[in-house]
Amino acid sequence: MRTIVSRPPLLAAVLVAGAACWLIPVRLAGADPSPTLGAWIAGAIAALVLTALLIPHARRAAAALTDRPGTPASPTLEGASIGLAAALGAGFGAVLADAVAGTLGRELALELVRDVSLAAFVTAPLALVTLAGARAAAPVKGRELATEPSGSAPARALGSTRRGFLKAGAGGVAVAAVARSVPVAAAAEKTFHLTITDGDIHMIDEVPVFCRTFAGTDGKPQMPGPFIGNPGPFDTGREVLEGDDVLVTVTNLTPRDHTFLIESTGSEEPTRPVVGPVTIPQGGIPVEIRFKAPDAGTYIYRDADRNNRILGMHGVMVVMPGDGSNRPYTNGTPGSLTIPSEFLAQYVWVLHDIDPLLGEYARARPHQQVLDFPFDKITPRYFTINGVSGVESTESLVTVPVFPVQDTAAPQVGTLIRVVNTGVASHSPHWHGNHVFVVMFNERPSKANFVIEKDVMRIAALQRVAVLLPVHSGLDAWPPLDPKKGFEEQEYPMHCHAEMSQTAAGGLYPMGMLTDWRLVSGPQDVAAARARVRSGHKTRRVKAQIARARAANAKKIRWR
Ligand SMILES: [Cu+2]
Repeated sequence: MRTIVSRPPLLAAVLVAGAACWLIPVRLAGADPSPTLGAWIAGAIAALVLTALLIPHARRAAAALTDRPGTPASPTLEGASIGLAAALGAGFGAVLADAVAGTLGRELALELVRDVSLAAFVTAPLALVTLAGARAAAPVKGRELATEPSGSAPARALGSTRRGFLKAGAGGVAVAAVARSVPVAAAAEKTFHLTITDGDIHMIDEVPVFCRTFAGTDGKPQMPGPFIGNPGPFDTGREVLEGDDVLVTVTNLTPRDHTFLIESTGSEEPTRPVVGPVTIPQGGIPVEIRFKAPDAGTYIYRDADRNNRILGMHGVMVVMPGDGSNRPYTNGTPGSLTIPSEFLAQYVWVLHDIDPLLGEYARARPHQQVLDFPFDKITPRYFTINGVSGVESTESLVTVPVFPVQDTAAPQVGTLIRVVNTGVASHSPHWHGNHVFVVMFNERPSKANFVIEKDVMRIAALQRVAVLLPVHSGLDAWPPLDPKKGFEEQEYPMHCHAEMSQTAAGGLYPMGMLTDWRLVSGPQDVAAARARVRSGHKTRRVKAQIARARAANAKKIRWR
C-alpha cells in the first residue's frame, strides 16, 4: 500500500480504475448516448495522465491547509484532496471520451460537473482508504525513532510523520523501548512511565493552546502530567510510600532536549533536589531515573526551565507516610503537629496558569529547548485546576469532594486536599462552607501544637499546601446542618481570590480557577450527588452558549 501511495502514477491508476468502474456503468444505464469502448480507453488514458500530474499539487494544497506549517497534512485532508484531484481527472477523461465518440452534449460545463461528481463518489473514499492503509502499514520501531534526525525526513518518506506517529503510538514506543533497555525491574521498585510530547490542548472556550507537556495514557498531550504515586479517589495507580524505591522512565518524543527535576523546596532553582535536573535527550530512548521516595508529602516534578513548566511540563508526586496510614506525614516526626485522626480521602488540586502567546512562541520554535521569552511578558489567559476550568472543574469527581456530613463517632475525619501551584501567579484559594486546617507547607509538616485555620490561603508559584477540610458545615454556621433532619445537598464553592484567575480568555467570567465541594446528609445520598456532579450538564450548556456567541460574532464580522 505504501508503494502505491508514494508513486503518483500508481495511485492515479488505482483511483481512475475505481472511478471508471462506477462512471461507465452509470453512463451506460443512463438515457444519454454513451461513448464507444475505444473512446472510453482514450478518456481513461487522459484521466490517468491528468490525475498523476494533479496528485502532487493536491498534496501541497492539503499541506498548505494544515494548521502547522512544515508538517504534512492529516491522512483525511490529504485523502480528500487527492480524491478530488482524481475526480477532476476522471471527469475530464469522461468528457474527452464523449468528445472522441461525438456524444458530447451542448452543456459542456454541466456534463463535466456531472462526471466529476460521479467520479468523486468513488475516488474520495478510495483515496482516504488507501492513505489510511498506507499510514497504518508504516513500520513503527523505537530504534528508527531514536536515530531519526530532528528534521524527521525519513519518517516522512515512509508516508508517516513524527507528529502523526506521536499521536498514534507514544505509549507503544515507550513500552517497546523500555522492554529493550530495562532487563527486569526489581519486584519492590515502583515504576512510572512519563512521555514528553507537545501539541494542542483545548481550553474551556474550545480555543486550542499549544503545550509542551507529558502524554496521558492515550498518548495525547495532558496537563498536568500523569501522577507519580496515587493522588486520591478514582485513581488506580500505585501508592508511593516514603523510602520506597522508585523508577521513573522518561521518554522524550520531541525534537529537542528537556530536563527532569523534582525539587523538595518551593524554589525555582534547584536547592534541595530529590531528583535532577536530569537531561532527557530527544530521540525517544527512555531515561531511567531511580531514587528513594523522600519524606511523605506533595512534590512537583517539572522541566527545570520555567517556560517549559508553564507550557505544561509539570506533574505531581504524592508520597504517603511509611506506616501506611491515611495521614499527610508520619506522626511522631520531631517538632511536627500530631495529626490525631486519619483522613477519609485525599484530593490533589493542581493550579496552573496558561499563556496562549507563549504557546504560539513555542509552536514556532520546535527545536529550541530554552525559549527566550522574558518572564515579564508572560500573561496567563487561562487558569485551571487539574487541567480544566470554570464549570468543567465543578463537574469533575477528581476535583470535587462529595461527602456525607461527618459522623462524629467515625475514626476517620475530613478530606485532605493537596493544593499545588505549578503556574507563575500567586493564587489564593478560598473555601466556602468551612475553614481548613493547614497541615503541610511545601515539604514541611506544620509545627507541633500549632495549626492554622484558614479560609483563604495564599499559595505562590511552586508552593504546595496540604489542608484538612472537615466535612461538616462550619461550627460557627447558623443554623448548623443537621443530618438527622435530612437535606438534599449543600454545594460550596472554592474559588481563587486573585481575581484575574476567575476569567478565561481575558473576560469569560466565571470560567477560571474555581471548583466546588459538596455535603449530603448521609452515605445513602453520596451516589446520587456524585452522579449530579459528573453529569456534565453545566459544561455542555456553557460550551453551547460559547459556540453560539462565537457564531453570532462571526456573522457580524462577515456582514460588516
Ligand atoms: Cu471568596
